[in-house]
Amino acid sequence: MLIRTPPRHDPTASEITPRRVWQRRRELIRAAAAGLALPAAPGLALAQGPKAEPAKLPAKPGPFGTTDKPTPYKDVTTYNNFYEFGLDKDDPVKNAGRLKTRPWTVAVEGEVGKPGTFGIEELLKLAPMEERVYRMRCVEGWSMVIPWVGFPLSELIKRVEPTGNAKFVEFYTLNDPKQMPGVSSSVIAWPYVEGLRMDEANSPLTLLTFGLYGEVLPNQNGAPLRLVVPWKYGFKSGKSLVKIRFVEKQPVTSWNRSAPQEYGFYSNVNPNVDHPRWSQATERRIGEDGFIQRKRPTLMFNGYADQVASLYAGMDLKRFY
Ligand SMILES: Nc1nc2c(c(=O)[nH]1)N[C@H]1C(S)=C(S)[C@@H](COP(=O)(O)O)O[C@H]1N2
Ligand SMILES: [Mo]
Repeated sequence: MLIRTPPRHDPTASEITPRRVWQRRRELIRAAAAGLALPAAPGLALAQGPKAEPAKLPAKPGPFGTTDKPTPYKDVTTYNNFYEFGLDKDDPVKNAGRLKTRPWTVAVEGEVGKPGTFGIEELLKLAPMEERVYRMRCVEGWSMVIPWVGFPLSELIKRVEPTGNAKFVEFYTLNDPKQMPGVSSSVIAWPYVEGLRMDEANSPLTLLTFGLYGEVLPNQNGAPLRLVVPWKYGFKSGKSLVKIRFVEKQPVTSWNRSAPQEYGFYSNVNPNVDHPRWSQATERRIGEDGFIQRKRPTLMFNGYADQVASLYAGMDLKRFY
């Protein structure tokens, strides 16, 4: 059992500590609280081994964190939806390794005073990185708790100076058949396009995300940058973004185009509005499945009602699903 005494000037754990040690520390704290003893973590030895750790991405703790237990790194990075790399949950981790994330640029265009192309290095320096431990809920009925690293999308929005005609924002994922084996199938229209209303995009919860667990995003999680919109179903959080476009009319998003009865523009997490083919009242927390699987109730706006319910005041959420 490896026990570490932090130096006296120790900043937040995620700033300086390799992910495995950091996660291990959290596990130990929880186990101690529950009166359990844990075996040594096999992952710790690997930290010095031949396979390099992903680059660190230091971050200060940010607001809106949930106290739910974070989903283990292994589940977060091996159970993914990223259809550009295949339809099965383990396809992204198997196939996304080939994605080249440098050089990388994001075009910002449309109804803005200062359109332009941002390099990834420039974006990384645009605002201070924060760690936000958010619940994520997939429309399929599973959820995770992920310590994301990023900053509010509003930081980028204010720099490009949207015009008065900018009512919505479109987000475009890379669409490269040479690197993405999944785009040869026509499950949805490529590129993957998602959209938000301007006030949703400017919500302090909406994150432009570059990392998780104190490290740069693994490719399968949407490297080098993605959106994270925690009160909406997971598919609204587009990965590997290459273009952000400000528009006047409500965008036609990829999922909305392929199955409009099932996936609306808003797609807010809502236990009272079922998917046409299944209930949305409960969810399964990945990493916590046991033999007797516990279903937990899905929360209105995924638990972020205090922050976002006012954005939808007066709207019929059964109609605007
Ligand atoms: N470009 C792109 N972004 C995407 C997807 C996708 O298939 N392609 N899947 C979405 C869905 S359905 C979910 S649930 C989340 C999953 O994010 P995660 O794998 O990091 O948990 O990514 C979303 N972003
Ligand atoms: Mo999803």
